[in-house]
Amino acid sequence: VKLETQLRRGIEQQEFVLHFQPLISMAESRITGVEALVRWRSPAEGELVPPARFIPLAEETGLIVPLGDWVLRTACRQMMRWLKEDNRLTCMAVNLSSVQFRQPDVAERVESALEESGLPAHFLELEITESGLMEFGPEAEAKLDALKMLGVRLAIDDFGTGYSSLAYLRRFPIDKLKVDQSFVRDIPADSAAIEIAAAVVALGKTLHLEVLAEGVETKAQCDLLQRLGCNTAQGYLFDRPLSAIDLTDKWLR
Ligand code: G
Ligand code: G
Ligand code: MN
Ligand code: NA
Repeated sequence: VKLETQLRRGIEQQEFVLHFQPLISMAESRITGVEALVRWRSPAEGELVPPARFIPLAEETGLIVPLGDWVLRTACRQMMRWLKEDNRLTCMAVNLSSVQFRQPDVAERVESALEESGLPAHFLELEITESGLMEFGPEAEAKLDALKMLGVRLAIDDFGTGYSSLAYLRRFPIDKLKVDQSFVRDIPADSAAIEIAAAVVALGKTLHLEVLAEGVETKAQCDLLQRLGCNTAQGYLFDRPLSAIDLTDKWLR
């Protein structure tokens, strides 16, 4: 059976699950949020299929729109559950594909996930990749404004890998930059990587944005990035993406 058919069926049969990776405040070394990352429990594959294997096809076929709606609703509902038991989490970050971002009704779709769950908008952060955002040029601004009007937070994902116009960046209603893990990987061995990371962090600070370092795997990376001015970190040093139950057990007890 074609992967597309399986994917379509998988959405109907709710074969997807969300995992959650902790976002860590560097100053306090504590969890402040999570990023939701989708996995596919495909009966044909027998194990959890990583997003790299199905997100590109979901984007090509437009299936990312119903799948993305499911991700948004499920993430908002899970965040409401956590908020009822615990006040440590202030951010549920959800990836928004550029295909979703391009939908004329994207803001209505996000709004309906918030309303259905009852989640106050400021707890939801939407991540849009730098390359996805820059594809739109100046039109992105109106889109971002419409999302921002809902009261959600906006983050630029994989920052440093695209070609941001600094003029746009300054105008966009962005709250956070997520420094791509390719810059973090070669720290602290490679001095050029350190300088690039320093420049990206400095840019974020100049624009008064929160700066998160992705893919932090070692204490040495973490210490250096904190010294450069990163506010938040995410990566295997702290934890991998976990099921909701495992995240609760390991981080919210
Ligand atoms: O979960 P993993 O670490 O394998 O994620 C790989 C990539 O898949 C992430 O960088 C992210 O961009 C993408 N991804 C994961 N979950 C989602 C999702 O819910 N929606 C979209 N659009 N992309 C996702
Ligand atoms: O949305 P985004 O592309 O940023 O998704 C984060 C991706 O990075 C996920 O696939 C996640 O599993 C992966 N990831 C998270 N932490 C680490 C890490 O410390 N090292 C590496 N190599 N990958 C990571
Ligand atoms: Mn992301
Ligand atoms: Na990223």
